[in-house]
Amino acid sequence: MLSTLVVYGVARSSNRILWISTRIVCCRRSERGVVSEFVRELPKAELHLHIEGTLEPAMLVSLSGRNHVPLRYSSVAEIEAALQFTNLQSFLDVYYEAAGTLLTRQDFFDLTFAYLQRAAADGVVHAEIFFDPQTHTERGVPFDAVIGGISDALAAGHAEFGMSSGLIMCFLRHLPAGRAMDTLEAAMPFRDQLLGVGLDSSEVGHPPGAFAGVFAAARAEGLRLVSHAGEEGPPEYVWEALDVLGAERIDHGNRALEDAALVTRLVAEQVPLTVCPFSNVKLAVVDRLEDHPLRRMIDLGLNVSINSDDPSYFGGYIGDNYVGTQVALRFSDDEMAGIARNSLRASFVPDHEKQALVANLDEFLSHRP
Ligand code: ES4
Ligand code: ZN
Repeated sequence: MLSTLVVYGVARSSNRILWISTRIVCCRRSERGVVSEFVRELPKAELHLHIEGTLEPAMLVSLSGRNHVPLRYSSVAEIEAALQFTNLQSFLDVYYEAAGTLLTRQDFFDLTFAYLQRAAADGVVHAEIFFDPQTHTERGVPFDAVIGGISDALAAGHAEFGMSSGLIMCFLRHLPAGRAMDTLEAAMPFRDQLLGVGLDSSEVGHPPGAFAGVFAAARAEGLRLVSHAGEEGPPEYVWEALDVLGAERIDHGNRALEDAALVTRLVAEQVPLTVCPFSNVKLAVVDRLEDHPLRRMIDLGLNVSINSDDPSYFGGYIGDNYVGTQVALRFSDDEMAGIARNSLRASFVPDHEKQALVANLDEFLSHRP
């Protein structure tokens, strides 16, 4: 029953995480064979994570009380019971209501720091984090409270865990493009705290092309560009995200598989797709984790990573996504290490830092028994 695994200790040197093989510790076995926690500890990047989607039920109840924002739910149990979604919109309705409890800079700090603690425990060495300022500014929360609290937590996460990070400001596609432009303007005093911009929220009926102007303005500011596409929306939205917005990564991209010419393009250009397996199951993009197309995507030569999207709503953080996906799709440890390597390479860190992140992964792998 038992097998052995090397567990890696973490040491910090000039804020860079070094993995040091220390001792033999743990194991676990599924009905199909040994399943290690190796993949949870793999040094990895998280590239598709909505910070508002890390609001755990316990923190939600506490914020609701602390900020006097009433909810439809009166207990953690009632919240957990409400987390049965049928599609993206049924999730977003709960997600936006819950986000309404976030009011102060301290709230955004607490939310973000709690995520970073969990991510560090899951081997995340670099995180590129989405936030939705319009969800907050439209309710009167000042932009600087949102970005200030998140940025302070990212600095604390760097000091505490040696984790590097970047902030990607997402525009809400269910609102008019003019409001996205207003948001970009409001963000300009904080330009140096932003890595890039993205596009999220209700996809169907809101094609990316409408946001061409604001993406062009963001690009002129030197911001990196990503976009959700092909989660529920058709392959045409992925084409538009690439050709009209100039997106450098596609968030999700599942429905690209319906268009052979699009797959050829994505493979030829090695456009990273930030795939979110648990999210896809919870939002009925796929029926079961065992049916997830991730293996097909890899076999086609697509550049994929595994991410958690909105982990407090979808049943697990990035480590859970790695472990669950390995079990469900029977990936080898080497295949999972390849996915972690993809995540580091698809990040927006400068090349010399990227090489160091990949070297750190290789060092981790060299200590495998
Ligand atoms: C989201 Cl799963 C998902 N899709 C689109 N927009 C989002 N915002 C937060 N989670
Ligand atoms: Zn997402």
